[in-house]
Amino acid sequence: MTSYKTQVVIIGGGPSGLLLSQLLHRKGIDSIVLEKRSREHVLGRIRAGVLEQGLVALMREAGCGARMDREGETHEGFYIAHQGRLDRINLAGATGGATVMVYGQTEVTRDLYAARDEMGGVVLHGVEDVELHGLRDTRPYVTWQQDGGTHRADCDFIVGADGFHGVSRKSIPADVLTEYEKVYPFGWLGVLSQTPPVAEELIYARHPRGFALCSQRSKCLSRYYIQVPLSDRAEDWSDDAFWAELKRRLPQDVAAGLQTGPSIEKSIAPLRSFVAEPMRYGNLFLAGDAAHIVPPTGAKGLNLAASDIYYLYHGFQDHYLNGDSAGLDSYSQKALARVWKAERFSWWMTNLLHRAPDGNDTDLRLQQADLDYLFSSAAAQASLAENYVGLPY
Ligand code: RFL
Ligand code: PHB
Repeated sequence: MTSYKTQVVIIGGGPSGLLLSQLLHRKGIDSIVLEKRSREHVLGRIRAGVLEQGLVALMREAGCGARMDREGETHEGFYIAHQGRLDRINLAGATGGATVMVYGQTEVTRDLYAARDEMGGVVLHGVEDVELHGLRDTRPYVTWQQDGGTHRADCDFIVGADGFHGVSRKSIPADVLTEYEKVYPFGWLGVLSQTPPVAEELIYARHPRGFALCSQRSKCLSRYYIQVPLSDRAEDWSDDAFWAELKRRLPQDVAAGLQTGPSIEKSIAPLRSFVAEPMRYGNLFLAGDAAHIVPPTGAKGLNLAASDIYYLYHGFQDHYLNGDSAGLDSYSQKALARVWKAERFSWWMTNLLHRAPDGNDTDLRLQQADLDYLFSSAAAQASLAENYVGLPY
């Protein structure tokens, strides 16, 4: 049995856990990260692509911003396709200059792993049967199985950054935790392809056949999504069928310019709105997808994880460096206030752009009226833009 002693045990080596551990290390606060899967597996998951300025700033503060600043692309707006035409949301114009950064979550995670390696950070992979102990005691600890043995880490605090299916949230007694959940009756089929993006900016498309999204990772790497029934399986969608369906949902001139190619990755993600309250129980703090899920339409999931980490980072700094625990004590309340606003925005954008399988003509006309209002009102566009670029921390 190996025994560790550290200040903060972080469960989950996704972007939330790695970012927190890297930020804390630079302030002299010790942590270890416990990750269930291999590094290759974590880096093989294709997920988010749009970073708010808050996350961009945190990556720089973590000393991980150099490649992002070189290779990431600043976007000042995006398009919404509807009724056969493209209308643009001018993010920068509507917000007094705010922009987003297009840089893949895979790259964010890769940069964080590289930084952890460089600083000699402890990130253990392949940990199984993680158990949290003494959450309401002064000396909490975590145990796990690895390489055929039991291991233990004693700590002051535990951060549950182990995603929606992780063990941390489940360690909070049911009578303490309230979970709010809405599962949408459709999913997103995503394809990554080594082709130039169809447009310089992202295109969110509303179409009678269902939603579509044209996103990108770089000048020669594109990410596309189409709304599909939950009963569909990715392996039943050939590349040809995917491209044909995507084209049907785009304005004709856009579809005509779409360069297709073999898919490098193809997967279906369900859409869910989920919040667990509170985000703190004793010495355990939940962060990122462990505490909340948004449907990806507003590009908010990774960015919400980043705001949680921002509040925790400052809370731990105040606690350890200034002996002030007010930031940790107000963590749940502060994080949840921002979480619910992002939940609202993601839900609204999802409803605006998707075809509900059980919807009727009234729903469609209401959606159309919502879009007509949006593009006739500078105030409505400003509201969308200020949410999309990210509400202040
Ligand atoms: P993660 O990334 O799920 O990482 C959690 C890690 O914990 C590990 N783990 C455990 N480790 C130890 N013990 C256990 N018992 C464990 N159980 C799990 C897991 O292996 C994993 O490595 O959560 P984290 O770090 O909170 O990060 C959250 C983001 O990954 C997520 O919110 C975003 O990807 C959501 N998202 C998007 N967010 C954005 O901000 N902008 C976007 O454009 C965007 N697009 C997306 C998305 C998510 C998508 N999918 C597939 C859900 C697009 C898609 C399609
Ligand atoms: C992506 O590039 O994967 C992406 C972009 C914007 C979204 C969701 C996903 O809203």
